[in-house]
Amino acid sequence: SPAPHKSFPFRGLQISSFANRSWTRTDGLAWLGELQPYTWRNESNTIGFLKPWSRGTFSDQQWEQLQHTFLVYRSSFTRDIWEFVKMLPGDYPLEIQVSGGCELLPRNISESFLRAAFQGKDVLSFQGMSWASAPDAPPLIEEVIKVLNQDQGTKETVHWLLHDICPELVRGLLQTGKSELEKQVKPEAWLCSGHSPGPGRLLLVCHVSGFYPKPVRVMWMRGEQEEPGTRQGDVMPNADSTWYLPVTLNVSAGEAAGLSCRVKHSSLGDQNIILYWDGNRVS
Ligand code: J76
Repeated sequence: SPAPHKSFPFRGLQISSFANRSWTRTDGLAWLGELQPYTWRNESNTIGFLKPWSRGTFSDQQWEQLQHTFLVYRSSFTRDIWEFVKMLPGDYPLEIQVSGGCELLPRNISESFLRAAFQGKDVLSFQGMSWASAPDAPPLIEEVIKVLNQDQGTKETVHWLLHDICPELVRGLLQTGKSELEKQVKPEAWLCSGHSPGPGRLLLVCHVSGFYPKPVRVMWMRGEQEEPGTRQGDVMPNADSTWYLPVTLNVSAGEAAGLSCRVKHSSLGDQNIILYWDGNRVS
């Protein structure tokens, strides 16, 4: 059977804050899967490369062109918003978030998107060759859309970035960053009892830590049956760029014996980690 398709979505994020009529800042960052190759601070006129492989397979000249495009965009965007604010009701502060990116799919297909949120709510997106308002966007966004859609040059640039540049950039990054992107680190697991949930009850905790990449499946089991009361905690980062996940089960003290915790992770292949709860343990 064919190898399961590993996907590395590329997402660029822009965060723009307009505190009042004169104070504003725009920061940018980009992710490929769970790794961050780029940062762009408001104070800087250049996109920062955070990984040795961030250049991908683009030439210096291609990067200069992209850099220039984004520098022009950042100042034009800020000027545009100052103009739009005059049309919109409401007042400062304003928060605008723009996110865009692409993902390579099997058979050389790629999928792209670009959308923007205003005060935390989706308001518009780029669809095909033009701007469109989001389903429940305030009516005044239509005015913004009308203005944006009159700029053919910008629409062509956005289409070029989304459908030509983005997939080509990702194709390069998948080559130059291959070893870090495909990194596999095995989890360790251990059992503890947590704070007792009540008289005669135990909180069993299966700690799973040190794994990479992030997707993992952890279940409390009785024999081959998954325990329905299993509760996944939050996946949290370790300091060494691996992940940690606690998984708990609330049981009566008499039912703890015979339970086990099973961990499935890509780094383990078919070799699941299985730890048995010791019914005789003290704590
Ligand atoms: C996210 C990537 C977008 C890249 C766009 C690059 C194109 C660009 O910078 N356009 C601006 C300059 O356009 C002039 O110069 C171009 C050549 O450099 C062309 O010749 C073009 O024809 C010419 O007009 C242009 O000023 C754009 O309007 C910049 C801003 C575009 C934009 O994203 N606007 C935007 C986004 C979100 C506006 C509002 C929102 C959210 C709504 C918030 C409600 C207040």
